[in-house]
Amino acid sequence: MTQDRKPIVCRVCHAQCALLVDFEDGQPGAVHGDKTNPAYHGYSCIKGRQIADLPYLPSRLRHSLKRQDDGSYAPIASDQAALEIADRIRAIIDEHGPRSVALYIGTFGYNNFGAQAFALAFMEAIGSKMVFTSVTIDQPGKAVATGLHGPWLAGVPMVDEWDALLLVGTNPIVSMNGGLGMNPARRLYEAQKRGMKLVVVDPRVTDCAREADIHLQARPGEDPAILAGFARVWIEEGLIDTAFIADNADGFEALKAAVAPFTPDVVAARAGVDRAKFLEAARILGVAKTGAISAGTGANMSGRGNLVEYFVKSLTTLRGWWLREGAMKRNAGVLIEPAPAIAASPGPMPAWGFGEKLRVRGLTETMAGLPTGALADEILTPGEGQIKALICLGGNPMLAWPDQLKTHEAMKALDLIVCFDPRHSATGRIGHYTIAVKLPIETEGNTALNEFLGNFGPGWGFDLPYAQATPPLMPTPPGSDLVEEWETFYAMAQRLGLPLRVKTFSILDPVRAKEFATNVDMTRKPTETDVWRMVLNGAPIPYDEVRKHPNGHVFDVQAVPVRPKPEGWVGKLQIGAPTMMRELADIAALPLPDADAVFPFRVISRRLQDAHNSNWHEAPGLRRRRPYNPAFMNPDDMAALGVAHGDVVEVESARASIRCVAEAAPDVRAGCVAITHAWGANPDEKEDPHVDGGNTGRLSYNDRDFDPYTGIPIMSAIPVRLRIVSKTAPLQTA
Ligand SMILES: Nc1nc2c(c(=O)[nH]1)N[C@H]1C(S)=C(S)[C@@H](COP(=O)(O)OP(=O)(O)OC[C@H]3O[C@@H](n4cnc5c(=O)[nH]c(N)nc54)[C@H](O)[C@@H]3O)O[C@H]1N2
Ligand SMILES: Nc1nc2c(c(=O)[nH]1)N[C@H]1C(S)=C(S)[C@@H](COP(=O)(O)OP(=O)(O)OC[C@H]3O[C@@H](n4cnc5c(=O)[nH]c(N)nc54)[C@H](O)[C@@H]3O)O[C@H]1N2
Ligand code: SF4
Ligand SMILES: [Mo]
Repeated sequence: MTQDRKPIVCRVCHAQCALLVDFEDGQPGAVHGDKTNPAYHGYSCIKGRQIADLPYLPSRLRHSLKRQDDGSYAPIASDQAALEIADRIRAIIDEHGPRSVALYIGTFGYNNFGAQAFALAFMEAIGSKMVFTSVTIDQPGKAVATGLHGPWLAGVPMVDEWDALLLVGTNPIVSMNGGLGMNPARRLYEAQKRGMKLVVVDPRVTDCAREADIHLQARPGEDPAILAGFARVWIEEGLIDTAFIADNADGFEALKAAVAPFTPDVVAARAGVDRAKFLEAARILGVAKTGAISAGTGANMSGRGNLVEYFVKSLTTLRGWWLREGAMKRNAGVLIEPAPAIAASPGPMPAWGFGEKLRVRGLTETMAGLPTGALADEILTPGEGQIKALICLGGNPMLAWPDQLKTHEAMKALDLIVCFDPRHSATGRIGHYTIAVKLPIETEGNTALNEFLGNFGPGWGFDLPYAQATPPLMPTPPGSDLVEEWETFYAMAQRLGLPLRVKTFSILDPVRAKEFATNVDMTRKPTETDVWRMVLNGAPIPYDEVRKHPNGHVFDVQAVPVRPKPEGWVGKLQIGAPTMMRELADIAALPLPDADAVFPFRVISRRLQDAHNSNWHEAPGLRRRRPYNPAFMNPDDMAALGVAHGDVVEVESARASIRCVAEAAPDVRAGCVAITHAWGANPDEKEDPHVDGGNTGRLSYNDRDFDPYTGIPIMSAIPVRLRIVSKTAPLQTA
């Protein structure tokens, strides 16, 4: 018997943890975290530990699929599929123009730079700008706020330097969202031991909230009031960094005036939090010398995401919490070249209103991308420019987009849907082709994505010049016909006689990045490694050097001191952006939220430790822990409604209703029902709350209460009412 232990960069989510897979006689077995790894320190999660099982799951496609005339699906050779799809795309473009072909990049397209770069190059080659991603149905406020406020070139301090951390509607211990870095629970433990204070704003007592010094268990959707309230307290009590603001920011007087109405009494009443606790939180944050703020999906999806993220940045500026002159930038870049370490901002830039225009609701290209929340309408609206074909790269619109009923209509209206997916997803089950792709364990991978994310907010990415690259660990199953996503885009471009020019992700400066784009040789197919060389062209440490370190490595990249603002520099941060100040004034003018007679509850989004979006719920190792997605309810609400733990409840919004199993959860704020997203089935499929769960996207409208710029509709804090459907035997709690 031969035994072997092989390292792998996990790509089951964006965190890219360093895992080890044990092999016995070539067969993969146990998967665990690598305790010797300098960035992750042995961290792994239940989802990542399934990687060795995924290739052989019955739900894992071994061949690409093509829809037949009778609606059934039959296997098709992947190279044949590429030719047929290319021909259909050509016919659609000939009839309707290039704009009729759209690309949707979901999480497994976003997380895979090789796939993404070839898909983008293909879209450019056919002449379509209709590129959408999941970012605009996720936390689009982040990019919008960067535009309105302006980026700080030097970036932010690292987790181990903060005296305080504010988390708003994010639970990084479970989600690995920004805020705590890699191995988040350990990071938090170490930081708190050192004296860091934690403030959490969340309607749920999350894993992070349990560890917090102050938890404001606020009413969902009222984060702007709390954040504006913090600014007001800091200004009034002299807790702002006036010298930093005078030197580096415009708009202070406008901000001061706009936050004035948000007195502690108003905040307490609006957000439903204790006034004294709110003040204590404001003061804890207000005296911290260094610190950070991270907001997440909850705060971005409940109606005012841009404003929330704008305050995340503006509060950071009020406290001067950016990486300042003389401080050390500890990760000067391995696979990604960061912005120059200068203590200055180039100033704000347009966040929307440029580039491609949608034909619906006056929406445009934005800093977060084209508004995916309106893509169903773009597909359904007849006329010049109507979308006829949709390429889904590692995404699942049917379970993830808001307004599932309209999404369903839109998908059925398309002439061509192509999914790149290892499973026959809910979207694939409406689509025309699914290209069956290789899994991370069957492909070369690296940590470039996580390093890339590190440039966009505190507690993302690596605080060391760390990188890892791993080769494929095992062959694809015998008899299978599986490809990497880029191979199909390459084959389609070849068929259409179009050249591909592939961008690099390694250089953030868009002008400089252009010089490092690669013209792909369309006569000789690149290798998997060539593709990584292209998409990481210009990396501070060449990709071939990083490939020599399959166990991960801290590279000899010198930390750099942040340089002072150059003489005559004009750019300044903007903390009083008129659009944001107007939004705040609108909130100040609203009546206080009171009981909603028709829809008294709010469905709030949350993540589960044992599930990632719509992915692999059927994996036995996950299903054992999480057989369905419950509706987590406060026991007092359950008692008032006569609902017992394990009853099936109907959750009804103005749009539609879903069925979920009620689970008693004292950690959920009364009046809220926490349900995770991307479960359930298509509206015309049988759905069992004990197996598929309900789809929260079905509860929302995409064309009501949407953000006027990014188009994101309300996806958390959705007004609903509840009713018991059936009594069942008590369930075991997970
Ligand atoms: N109500 C509500 N709606 C939400 C959210 C919420 O919190 N509440 N969250 C939103 C957010 S943050 C996001 S990011 C979106 C997610 O939106 P999507 O990215 O569209 O959804 P996923 O479920 O992540 O889709 C991933 C698809 O990729 C496939 N896949 C799995 N592994 C691989 C792989 O290795 N390669 C490829 N090519 N495909 C793979 C899966 O089978 C699945 O079909 O959903 C959004 N929807
Ligand atoms: N285990 C696991 N990890 C994941 C994912 C997953 O599905 N499972 N998905 C990945 C994806 S695509 C993303 S984008 C990230 C997201 O990462 P996070 O944004 O950290 O996602 P959640 O853990 O759902 O945290 C959102 C929190 O917002 C709270 N909330 C809901 N509404 C409101 C509100 O109006 N205001 C405030 N203040 N809080 C509110 C919820 O109670 C919840 O605790 O996670 C990623 N990681
Ligand atoms: S957190 Fe994400 S990357 Fe890390 S082991 Fe879990 S699934 Fe894999
Ligand atoms: Mo996401």
